[in-house]
Amino acid sequence: MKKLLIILVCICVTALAYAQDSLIANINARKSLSLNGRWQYIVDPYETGFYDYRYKELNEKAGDAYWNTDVPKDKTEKKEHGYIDKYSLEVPGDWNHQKTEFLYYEGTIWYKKSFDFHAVDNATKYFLYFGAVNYRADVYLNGKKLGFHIGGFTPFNFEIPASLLKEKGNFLVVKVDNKRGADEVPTLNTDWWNYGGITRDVKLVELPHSFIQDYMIQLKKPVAGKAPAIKPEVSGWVKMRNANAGETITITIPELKFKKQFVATADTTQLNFILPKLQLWSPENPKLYRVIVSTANEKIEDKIGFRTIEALGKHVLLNGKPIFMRGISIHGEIPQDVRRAVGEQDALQLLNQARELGCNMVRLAHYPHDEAMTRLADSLGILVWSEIPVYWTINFGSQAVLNKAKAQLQEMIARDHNRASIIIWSVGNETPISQTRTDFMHSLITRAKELDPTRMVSAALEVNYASLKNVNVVDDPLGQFVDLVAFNEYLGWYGGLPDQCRKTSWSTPYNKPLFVSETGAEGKWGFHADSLTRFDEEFQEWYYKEQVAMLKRMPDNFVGISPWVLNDFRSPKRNNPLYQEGWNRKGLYDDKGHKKKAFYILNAWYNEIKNKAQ
Ligand code: GCB
Repeated sequence: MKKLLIILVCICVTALAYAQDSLIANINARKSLSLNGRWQYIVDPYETGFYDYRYKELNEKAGDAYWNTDVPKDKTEKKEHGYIDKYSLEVPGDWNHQKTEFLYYEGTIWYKKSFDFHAVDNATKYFLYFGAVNYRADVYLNGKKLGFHIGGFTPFNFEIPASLLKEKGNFLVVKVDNKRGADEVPTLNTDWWNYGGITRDVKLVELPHSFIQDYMIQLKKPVAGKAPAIKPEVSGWVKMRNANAGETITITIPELKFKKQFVATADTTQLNFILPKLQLWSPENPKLYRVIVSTANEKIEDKIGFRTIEALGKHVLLNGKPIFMRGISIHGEIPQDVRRAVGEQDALQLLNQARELGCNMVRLAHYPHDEAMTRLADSLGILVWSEIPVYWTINFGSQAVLNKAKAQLQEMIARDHNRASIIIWSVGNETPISQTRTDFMHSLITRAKELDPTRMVSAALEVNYASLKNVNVVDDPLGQFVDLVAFNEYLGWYGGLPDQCRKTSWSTPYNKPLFVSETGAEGKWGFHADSLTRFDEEFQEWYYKEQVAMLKRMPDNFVGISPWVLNDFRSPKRNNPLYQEGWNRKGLYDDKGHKKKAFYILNAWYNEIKNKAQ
C-alpha cells in the first residue's frame, strides 16, 4: 500500500513538473522582464544534448546534457557543448532567415539565455511565458526541466519555483525542434514554409500569489431570431488563481462611468451586466474602451470593443445587421525579408496592404498569427477569421493528434477571446471527407463553442465538383456543424481555364451563409505575355475577372470571400524554376510589395461593393 502511494505521488509530481500551466491572459499588461534579444545556440541535428548514445533521454543532472552548464568544474572535466556569442540568434525570430546555413534546417537547435533576477519573496509567483515556439519546446532553468510544449503558433507559460531563480547568472535553455511529423498538427505536408525557432516574445512574468489568470468580457450572443437587445448585455467571467475567499473583483470602464464589483466564487466568477450608452465596435467605427479588471492586489488594463456576431439563416449579422466580408487570406510572413511576421510593425505592413486592397476582413491562414495582428485588427476595424493548423490530411484516427489540435484551439481562443475583430474561429482547412475526419472536426467545433459561445465557428470545407450539371455543391457533412459554410475553389487554376467560371454556379444544401474562403491563381509580377500563359500577370488578371463575374451570380446566402492570397509566400512545394523558385505566386502583391494586375480587379470589385453599401 505504502509502495503504491509512493508510486502515485511520484507520478503526480512528475506530471506536475511537466504540466504546462493554464495561459495567463493579456500578458502585455503584466509586470514582466523581457527575455528577448540575443540568445546563444547550439545546432544539434542528432539531438546529442538530449539523448545518450543508447538514444535514451539523458538524466537531468548529466554533465553532457545541453540544458546543464557548459562550464567545466575544473580542467579535468570534459565538456562537449558550449554556448558562446559567436553562435547567437535574435529572439523573437525564426532561425531560417538569420543564417544562410539554417535556410532549410528542420531539426533541433538549443537556445540559451543568461539573466539576473531578483525574486521579491516566496509569496510572489513567477512564470516563464513564450508567445510561440515552432514546433516543440523543452524548457529548462538552471538545470531543472520546467516542461515542454507542442504546437508552433500559440502561447504557453510555465510556473517557476521562486527557489530556482538566482540573483545572478540564471541559465535558461530551450530545446526547439521543428521537425515535421506524421502525427503532428500540422502534419508532414503543408503548402508553407516551416520556419523554426522562438518566433515570438519571451517574458519572465511576476504575479501576486492570488492573481487574475484570464477573463472574458464580451457581449452576449443574441438569441437566434430575436432582435438584438436594446441594452447591450455583457456576459463573461474572470478566472482567478488562488482566489482568497470573499475576494472582490472590480470591472471598471472609465469612459462609460461603469464600475461593478463581484465576489470571487471558486476559481471562475461569472459576470453579467448591462452597458448603457455603448458605441458598438464595427469596421466603420472600431471603438475600443479601456476596461480595467482589478482585485485588492492587481489591476489589469485592456482595450476591448463590444459587438455581436451571429450566423442567422442566410446572413451573417454584425450588431444585428447583415454584412458582406471583403476579405483576403494572409500568411504570417514578411516576404521581402523571407521571415515569419512578428510584432506591431509587421502587423501594420500586412493589415495596411489588406486595407489598400479594400478589405474589411482578413483570414489569418493557416495558424494563429502574432497577437499584434489581432490587437491591431481591433484598432483598425478589420474582421478576422483565426484558424488552427488542422490542415489537409492529418492523422484523424489518432486521439493523441486530436488532443494536440484541441490544445492549440484552446490556446488560440484563450489568447484572443476578448478581441472584437475576431468573428470566426476556424478548426481547419480542406480536410478530406470520411466519418473519422468528420467526428474529429465535430469534436473540435463542439470544443470551440464550449470555450466561446459568442462567435461563429467554421472550417474550409470540401466541394463536390459538378455534382449537378454545372452546379458545384458544398455538401460536406461537416456543414451540419459549422455556423458558416466556407469552401475553397480554384476554378480555372486547378483544372481547366478561367472561362469555366462562366457556366458554373454554386450551392449548398445547408440553410446557412456561404463564404468562399479561398480562390486564386499564380502570376509572377513583371512577367507579361497573354491571358492564356500560365504564371504571367495577364493569366492571373483574367482569372480574377472571370471569378468576380461568377461571384456576382452567387446565391443570396453568399456573405463574402477571402481570396488566396495577399502576398507571394515561401513554399517548398513550388518548384517551377522560372516563375516560382520556391514561392507560391498567388499573391496579389509580390514578395517585394509590387501590386499585380489582378490586385486592381479585386480592388475595383471591393470598391463597388463598398460604394453600394453606403
Ligand atoms: C489551398 C490551400 C492553401 C494553398 C493553396 C494553393 O487550397 O488551402 O494553403 O496554398 O490552396 O496555392 O494551392
